Amino acid sequence: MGKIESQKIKEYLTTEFIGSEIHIFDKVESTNDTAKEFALNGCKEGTVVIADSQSKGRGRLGRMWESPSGAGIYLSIILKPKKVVSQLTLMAGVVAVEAIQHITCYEENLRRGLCAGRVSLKWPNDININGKKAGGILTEGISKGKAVIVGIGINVNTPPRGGEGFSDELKDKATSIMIETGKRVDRNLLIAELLNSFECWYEKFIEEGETVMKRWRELSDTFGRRIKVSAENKVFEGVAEMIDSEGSLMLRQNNGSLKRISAGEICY
Ligand code: BT5
Repeated sequence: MGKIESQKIKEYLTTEFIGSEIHIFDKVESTNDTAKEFALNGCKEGTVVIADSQSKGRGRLGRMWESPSGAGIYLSIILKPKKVVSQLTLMAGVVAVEAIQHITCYEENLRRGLCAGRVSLKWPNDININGKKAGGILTEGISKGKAVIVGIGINVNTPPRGGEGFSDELKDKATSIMIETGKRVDRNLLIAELLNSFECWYEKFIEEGETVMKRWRELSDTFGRRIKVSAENKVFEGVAEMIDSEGSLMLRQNNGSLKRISAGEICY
């Protein structure tokens, strides 16, 4: 159950192009950067880069992503979409939630009590389990529009603390599948679930984005809540009303007006 191995991932893979090439590393700075190098060298669409740990894993705005060895999934998928796809981050969130739900809620696991509780999405890129952050998405484009890299980080077998555990700064706000279920999960199986689900959603998404937005709304616990959003160097307050077809958050402000926010940070 320990190591990430392409042979094991492929046993469970049912995709046609996502994961047709899989590159696995023990350690990289950031799988998104390694994926960019592959993209610039002209790799196939759907090529996947995975690392057991990252020394400079990152989130948005250069924030750090804790990526200890043996504990998480750090992977990046190289895409070459023919149209502008600003909602890919939201799509990857749907993919991650469904894969986690699937792997933790197989009927057999349900009987053994392995279900992960409430897996949900927080706008724009957080994957939460029982209200704590268990994963995140980082989508980056390559200049000249050559490719888009979708990075997915998930805390899988991260214990609460210790060598592979969270830093003091994160231990109260981050969680992992293992912390929430008490069981170790096979990372190879979860990676295959992610790639299978990714291909399925990506095809739907390229045809028609609204199905993805609808699913995102169903899986999110952001709507109807009173929230504060940091954006444009200000803090906006109000009720999260919906996301529009571009994936922007629509906030009903206290003065009744509707504010459209395309990038920001929510706090509940
Ligand atoms: C994210 O950024 O949530 C996107 C994370 C994407 C990570 C993947 S791993 C594969 C690929 N390669 C990369 O280098 N990155 C991607 P953001 O919304 O900016 O959240 C960052 C914040 O989450 C940090 O400032 C911390 O507060 C918190 N954080 C850091 N590491 C975490 C972890 N392992 N689990 C939960 N929260 C974490």
